[in-house]
Amino acid sequence: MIDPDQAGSSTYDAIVIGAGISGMYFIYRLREMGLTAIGFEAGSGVGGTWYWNRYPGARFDSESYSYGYSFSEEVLNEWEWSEHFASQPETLRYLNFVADKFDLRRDIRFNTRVSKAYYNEMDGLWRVETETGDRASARFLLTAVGILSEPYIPDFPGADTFEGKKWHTSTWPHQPVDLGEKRVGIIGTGATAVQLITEVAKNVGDLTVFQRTPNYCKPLRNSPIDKATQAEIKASYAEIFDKCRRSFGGFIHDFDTRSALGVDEEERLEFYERLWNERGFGFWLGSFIDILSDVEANQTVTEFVRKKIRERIDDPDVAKLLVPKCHPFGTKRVPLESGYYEAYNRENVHLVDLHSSPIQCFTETGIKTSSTEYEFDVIIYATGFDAVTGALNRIDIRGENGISLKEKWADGPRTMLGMQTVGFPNMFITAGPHNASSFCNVPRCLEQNVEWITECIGYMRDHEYTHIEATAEAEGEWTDHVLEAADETLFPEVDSWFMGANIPGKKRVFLNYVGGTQNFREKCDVIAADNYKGFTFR
Ligand code: N01
Repeated sequence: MIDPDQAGSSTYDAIVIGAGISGMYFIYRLREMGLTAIGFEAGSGVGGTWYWNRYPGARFDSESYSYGYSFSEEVLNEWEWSEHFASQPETLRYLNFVADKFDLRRDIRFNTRVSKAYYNEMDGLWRVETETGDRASARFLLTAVGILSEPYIPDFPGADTFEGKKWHTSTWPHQPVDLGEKRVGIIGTGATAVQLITEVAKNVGDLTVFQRTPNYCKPLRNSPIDKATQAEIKASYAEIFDKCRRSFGGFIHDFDTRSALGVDEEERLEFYERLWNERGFGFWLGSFIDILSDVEANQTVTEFVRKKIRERIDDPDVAKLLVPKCHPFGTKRVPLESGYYEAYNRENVHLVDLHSSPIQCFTETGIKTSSTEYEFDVIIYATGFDAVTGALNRIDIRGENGISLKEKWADGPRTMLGMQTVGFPNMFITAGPHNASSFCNVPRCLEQNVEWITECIGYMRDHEYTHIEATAEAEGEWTDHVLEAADETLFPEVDSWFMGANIPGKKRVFLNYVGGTQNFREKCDVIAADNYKGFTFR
């Protein structure tokens, strides 16, 4: 425990960890409330996910105009998205535009990674230490560290011996990378890899993709936004955000109330065909109501997608490998693509099936599988993230009596609304486990998180409360509800980051909230209106 007398020289109302979408909004809201706040950010600029993930092809899978902040009319009027699904550079420009507009950077310390956060019972303050030796203390600890921000790199034997260049997609170099003449290996075929492979394939010497599990990818159908549509979007922001607020996943798409089995085959196929030809996630989150909960209903859509994939690949042997066989459609995050399958029709793009020939080790010159040795100049890990809890666990967070958050959650997270956990008074989590934001058009839910938390802090100020903590009973009920909601779907049957199953040794338990973002919002509102039932105040 940090000696209170030795604590940082600066004390604030709140410390915010992270300067991505929620961290930036926290700084804005707290300042508006007249509270003092300091943000700590590991990167050299704002943007979080969009600051780090600079790999070629990185772009929204949410419609751009449904993704930005909704809280400021001025921002909505002044900013124009150039494409239906904006690319990473544009999104980072947007977040910098917001940071400039509200002068947010003056309350954020960059290049400063938080290593420890301790609650001190003596004075009821949180103390934070950073890797660079900064210290600060505050009444409230607000974590805004992101859902997918702790990169996962598998422990391949010999990785250090490889003499070429290698990096994870989320730490893509900030300088331009020319792969035009290079022999490149990419490990992974998740949503990140799907975007990356499509782009890299267009300008690479030779590309080899190492695939363990194929995915069901759906065409994104991106295009520039023309002037007339731009005007229409600007005129209908209120409706767009209202639609997102009322939908299951915070998107402009929402489930059809019919069962996939309640219509005849012709009608069903027509419906799938229409959704397939639409932009974005409608095919996944705007489909029949039971495709993610009923095996038989799911089979109808799974078969439809398998056929679509096969049609696009020239070599039937490659097609066989790219068509998923084991998991039902939609039970892992559906990658949206813009020419992914056609990339494998190029002569310089090769697919390696890791089921039949697993990676044995890295060598000085490349990768050795059980059947072949490959030589590379560059190896890219598109191997995903220690999702949802990884970025929190990386920080040594300790609550009352020195209890460690990582230890408390070793058998799976326990939370109240995904925003608080017993034993950690005055600590609020955005984008944490059991929170709708982990299965959402993320900014829509992050805005809700930040508004709910800051309103709660405002309520405490009005009532002269200094401390808030979830009750054990409420935490138990919420955790049970989260797991019961997951059990009503097919998600728990499949290994994915939703289940923590992508990280060796991590407890296999559902991490997200799939009770619907609209229901989550409603529950949060009811609790707030009932004087924050489920929380105790001091
Ligand atoms: O990570 P993933 P991701 N040996 O975990 C493979 C969001 N996102 O970065 O499936 C060999 O999905 C692994 O194989 P398998 C989105 O929420 C958003 O792609 O475990 N391979 C898999 O193929 C997404 O869900 C957007 O068998 C190994 C891949 O690596 C989340 O980010 C864009 C391996 C990891 O896939 C994460 O996506 C992109 C090993 N030891 C992503 N370990 C936008 O909306 C893992 N793999 C813009």
